[in-house]
Amino acid sequence: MSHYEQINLWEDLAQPSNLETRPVSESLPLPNADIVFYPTLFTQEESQQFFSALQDGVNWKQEFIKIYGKSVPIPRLTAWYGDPGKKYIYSKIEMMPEPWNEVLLKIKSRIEPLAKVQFNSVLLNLYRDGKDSVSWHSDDEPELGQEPIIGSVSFGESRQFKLKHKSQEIKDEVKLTSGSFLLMQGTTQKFWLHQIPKVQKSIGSRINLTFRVIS
Ligand SMILES: O=C(O)CCC(=O)C(=O)O
Ligand SMILES: [Mn+2]
Repeated sequence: MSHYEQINLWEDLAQPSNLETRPVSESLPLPNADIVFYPTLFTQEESQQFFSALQDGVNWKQEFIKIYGKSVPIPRLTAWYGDPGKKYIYSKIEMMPEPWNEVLLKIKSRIEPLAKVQFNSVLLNLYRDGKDSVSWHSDDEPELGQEPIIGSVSFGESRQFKLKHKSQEIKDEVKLTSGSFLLMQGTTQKFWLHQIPKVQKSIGSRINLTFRVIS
């Protein structure tokens, strides 16, 4: 990892309620962004259990996008869960949510106290190997509101999460390890793009969950 200034190791120790309860977190020192990384929110044992439960229990789908009139499979499997009626449209793919299951609710309850918000939906990505990826984009669909709050949880293989400022020559990257939590909010989506690039070497699969608040 590169250059994170603020390592908030057990901060606010003076407050008894926070004693040994606040997880390790790092704020990314990037302009026009509000990104906090929790590298070890879930233990390795929990992460393995969540990975298996999600790999087997989620209704994974292969979606397609139209490029110059041709239908092309997107390079990962996806799923959309959430409160009833929270429809989500991206890259012209329209998804109606599946109802929350027990595993997803457990994960959601772990991140909500940190995000200080109640998420009403989650987009899941299954990167089967290094050939799966997501290209440069912002999570800035209108239904996410002016300042989208995105809670990103990763299990399984580590992948590099790359960030690029939209109008300045600034880049950064974070290795999203198994059991990590990345919280993006404020103006992050307005000013920054992100991607998960493909990798050449042979690697295992990874599951990423981006919890969202949809209006
Ligand atoms: O897999 C990741 O870490 C990012 C996924 C992502 O950016 C998205 O689904 O919008
Ligand atoms: Mn995204």
